[in-house]
Amino acid sequence: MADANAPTKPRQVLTSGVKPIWCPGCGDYGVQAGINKALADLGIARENAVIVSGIGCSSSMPHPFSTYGVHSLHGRLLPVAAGIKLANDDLTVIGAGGDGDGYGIGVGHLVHNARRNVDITYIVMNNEIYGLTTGQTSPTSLFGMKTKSTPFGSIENPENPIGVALASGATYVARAFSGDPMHMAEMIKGGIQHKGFSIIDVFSPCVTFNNINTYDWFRQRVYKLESVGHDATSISSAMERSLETERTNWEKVPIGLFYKVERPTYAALDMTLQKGSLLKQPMPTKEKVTEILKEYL
Ligand SMILES: Cc1ncc(C[n+]2csc(CCOP(=O)(O)OP(=O)(O)O)c2C)c(N)n1
Ligand code: SF4
Ligand SMILES: [Mg+2]
Repeated sequence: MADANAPTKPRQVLTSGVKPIWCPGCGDYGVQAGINKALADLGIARENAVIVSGIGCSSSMPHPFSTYGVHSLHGRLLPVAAGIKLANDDLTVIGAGGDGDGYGIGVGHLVHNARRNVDITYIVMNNEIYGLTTGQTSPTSLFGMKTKSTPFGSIENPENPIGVALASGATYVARAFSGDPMHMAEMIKGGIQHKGFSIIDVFSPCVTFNNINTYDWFRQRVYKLESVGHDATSISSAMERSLETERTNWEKVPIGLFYKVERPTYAALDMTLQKGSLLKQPMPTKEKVTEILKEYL
């Protein structure tokens, strides 16, 4: 097992020695490689990074890394990640979870962290299914998809997470595919470097419970926005592209950078945080805390 306490060298593989729990061939291995490459290329040492997850197969992402990590609650990774960033802005904070976690139970947190422009990078491993609970429909499952919870086919339209992120005010919106980890690493790097709320929706096939959205299925459909001259500074072009999947009945699936804009972060606008993140400010004295408490008791 790797020595997690050995000093970090830039570009090293950030491994804790813990083996991932994923099935052989799961798309989440590609995402692990993409996160590792992004952190290594940017020279971010493990002691300066934290990976926060929710619950699901994909949410076991912090375990194989020797960075800091929090395996939190289902759908609640974003509040934990935001809290960490506001407490210590020296840390690179990465959220990593699944489509059920982030687009279902946790979608409210996506909307509000995006509009607040909290400076974190959120990676959603979108396999269009609940993997951990053995194959029920997720918010991104395709219409008509037969799963354990929809034996006659899903009667719900899939969510458009790119459109939701754009409409909510996310300032960096990208999509990647686990079958192209180099391109994915570039999208993640861009998200980490961006000052503000970044989301990267990653198609990360579940090889055990989703036999529709396979690696081959995506390979036949994905194309890169970078190759068609998409204007990533235009929110209306980005929104239009996000609707292409539905319009073409998933015949054409854009990946790449949809949108990027500079806007002040939450911390830059908050009066208290303008004095520095919480860790850099003096702790209130016992007398001050007693005084504040008296006001409310
Ligand atoms: C509050 C709560 N509700 C439901 C569950 C059960 N549960 C665990 S993981 C999960 C869905 C996981 O799907 P997803 O987020 O897409 O991750 P994947 O396993 O596909 O990577 C559910 C419903 C839970 N753990 N907690
Ligand atoms: S069940 Fe699916 S999502 Fe979970 S580890 Fe296996 S392949 Fe990956
Ligand atoms: Mg899933």
